[in-house]
Amino acid sequence: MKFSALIFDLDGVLVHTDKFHYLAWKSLAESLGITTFDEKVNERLKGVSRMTSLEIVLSLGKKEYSASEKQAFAETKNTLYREYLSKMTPDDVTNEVRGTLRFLKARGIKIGLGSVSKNAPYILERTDLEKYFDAVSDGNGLINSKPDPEVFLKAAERLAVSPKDSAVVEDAAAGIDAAIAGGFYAIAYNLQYAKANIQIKDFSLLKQII
Ligand code: B16
Ligand code: MG
Repeated sequence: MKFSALIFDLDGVLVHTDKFHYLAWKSLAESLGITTFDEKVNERLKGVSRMTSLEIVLSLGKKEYSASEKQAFAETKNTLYREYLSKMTPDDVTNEVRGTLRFLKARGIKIGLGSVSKNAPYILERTDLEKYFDAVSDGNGLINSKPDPEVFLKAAERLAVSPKDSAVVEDAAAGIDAAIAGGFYAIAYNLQYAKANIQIKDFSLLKQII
């Protein structure tokens, strides 16, 4: 075995909650008269915190807002985002993802989560994914978002593995940068990014990489 552990990003890797983030930010942007928020700008929100995402969205408009107004906007976006999440079921996880996680577990590979989302525990619960994880590191209590490696280093610590024996699976450039900064092997999933150690399009290819 090449790796003792695999640490997974959540949004865009295990589940397609990235599309719900996009729809919720788009709705907030439109309510503020911002019409230039699109899928391309959305790429920059992947892996970064809620408040940093909000700053990127607001930078497309011309108005300045107070800290309390920004807090309210972030809450509005999160409420809408959680409405989408509340409709998720275990069927939102593909057989390919579930089968690969089962395979890795059976091979004795430790499985960790490295997501900067504060909603990660809720998503794992809705989709019945909790049972596959030996350790969860998420946005709750996190100080630095990706591209800082903090979220992955915490996952490795909780799994009691060294980063050099672990791989990170990510769909965002900020996440690949974070993995490399932390000393992990970086696997880009559905992402073209030359800095990654390897790029894959099929999730089940992980079975061969380990
Ligand atoms: P929340 P990941 C990240 O999750 C998302 O990619 C990013 O778009 C989002 O802003 C961030 O979580 C915070 O999410 O508002 O739910 O706390 O990709 O690290 O799993
Ligand atoms: Mg992601």
